[in-house]
Amino acid sequence: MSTQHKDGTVLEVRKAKLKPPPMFKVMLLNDDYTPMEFVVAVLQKFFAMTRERATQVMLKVHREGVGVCGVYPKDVAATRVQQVAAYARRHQHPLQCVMEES
Ligand code: TYC
Repeated sequence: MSTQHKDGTVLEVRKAKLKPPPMFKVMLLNDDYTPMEFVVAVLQKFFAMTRERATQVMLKVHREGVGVCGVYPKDVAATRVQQVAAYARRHQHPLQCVMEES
């Protein structure tokens, strides 16, 4: 879009080229060894879920193999994945947390 002024100058009005940031799903993967109670604690601690919501998500992962913990900008998603990995390692559980552009 442009506006022609009387003096011949032209004002160009451009739409700001600001796209919303790409978002990433953070997901937990099922395994046979991590205790259910530990997964519930992880979801409460790192994803601010209530115990009820955390239990629902844990059971979904347990039954279906994968479940979404949250959707975040890339840096936040990467931090959550790292936090879960470090916490699981510290407690010697094989829990896997991954991210994927959504
Ligand atoms: N399958 C695990 C068990 O039976 C529980 C579990 C749930 C593990 C979710 C990981 O992301 C997970 N103890």
